[in-house]
Amino acid sequence: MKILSSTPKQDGFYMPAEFDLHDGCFMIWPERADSWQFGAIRARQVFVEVASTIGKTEKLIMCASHKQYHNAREMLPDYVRVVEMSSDDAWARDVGPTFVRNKEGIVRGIDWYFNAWGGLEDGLYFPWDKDNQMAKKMCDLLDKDIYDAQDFVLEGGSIHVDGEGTAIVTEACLLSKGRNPALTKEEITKKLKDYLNVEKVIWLKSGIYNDETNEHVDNICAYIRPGEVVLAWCEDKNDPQYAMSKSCLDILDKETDAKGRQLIVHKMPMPSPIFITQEECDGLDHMNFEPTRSPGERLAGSYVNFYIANKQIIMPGFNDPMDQEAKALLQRLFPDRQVIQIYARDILIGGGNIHCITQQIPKGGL
Ligand code: KQY
Repeated sequence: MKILSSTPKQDGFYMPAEFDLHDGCFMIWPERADSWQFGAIRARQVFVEVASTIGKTEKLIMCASHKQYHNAREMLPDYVRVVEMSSDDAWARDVGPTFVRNKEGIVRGIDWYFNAWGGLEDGLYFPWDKDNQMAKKMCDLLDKDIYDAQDFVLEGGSIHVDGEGTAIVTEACLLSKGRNPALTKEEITKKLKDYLNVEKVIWLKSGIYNDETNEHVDNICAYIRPGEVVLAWCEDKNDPQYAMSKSCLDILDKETDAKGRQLIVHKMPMPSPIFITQEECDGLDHMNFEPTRSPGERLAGSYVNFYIANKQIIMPGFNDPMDQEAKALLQRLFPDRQVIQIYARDILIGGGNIHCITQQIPKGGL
């Protein structure tokens, strides 16, 4: 594996869209008891469901710690590959490499700096050094060269691309104080253009209310094909989410993409507000002598946090009356893929959802 100091753009590499064909997908086995209730026992069951489903149509590689290797191996079906790799938590989207590919089908990774969603400013845990090494280790495992972007803080959940020259991000996240405070919006746009090899970056203002990642785009808006997105949409004008989703809609309605197309926006309903219970909080370990969540805290639940696998869409469900409508919408939008809904409250309690715990390896990556 070579570490490259050039940029993907200079070398003719770009980030393919998630709906493009995959060779595989990385996930990381959950373990830390201050993120996942009851020592991550419930989360592991959901991770097994997600991994077993994705693994049916693309090679699923589960990274697990030395301590949990045998447990992961035993709980996962034999078609899922388990490798030992040390991490600080289980967010493959954010700590894994962003894969890029060239015209010949050669795949490489990008190694952004990971600082636990905001470093010492408003990050969610310390230390994060093992997480920050994950992208390199994953590329090494696959024998893929990697672009060194360690001077720039970014997580995979904070970008979405159409694979045809456009990226979508949120200002709340990318301009947050804990990431790249020395860079202007223009400088960040230039970094994204150089590394993702896009011509246009669409900047939404915000994401999902109370999203502790500083509002990653992957919880509010996702490409379903070039020129078309789904946007988490709140009907209740009294909910703080209403103004946040409305500001995104106003921007998306006005914007064109890199190819000059007007974007088609599909409104994705939201589950009713979801709050963490006392019992769930009691199941979480403290971090630095403090609880990580408090009872009644609103969780950033959204159906937009789905994973596009080969021939399948893996989406969260919350036992909410909207679950069926959201699933039906995605099934209409992806007629050639089977939509599978997995009850994901236990991932949500950790602070994200199915998209956040997965990282696709595009065709050519294995
Ligand atoms: O990408 C994500 N949504 C990860 C959130 C991490 C939260 C840590 N508790």
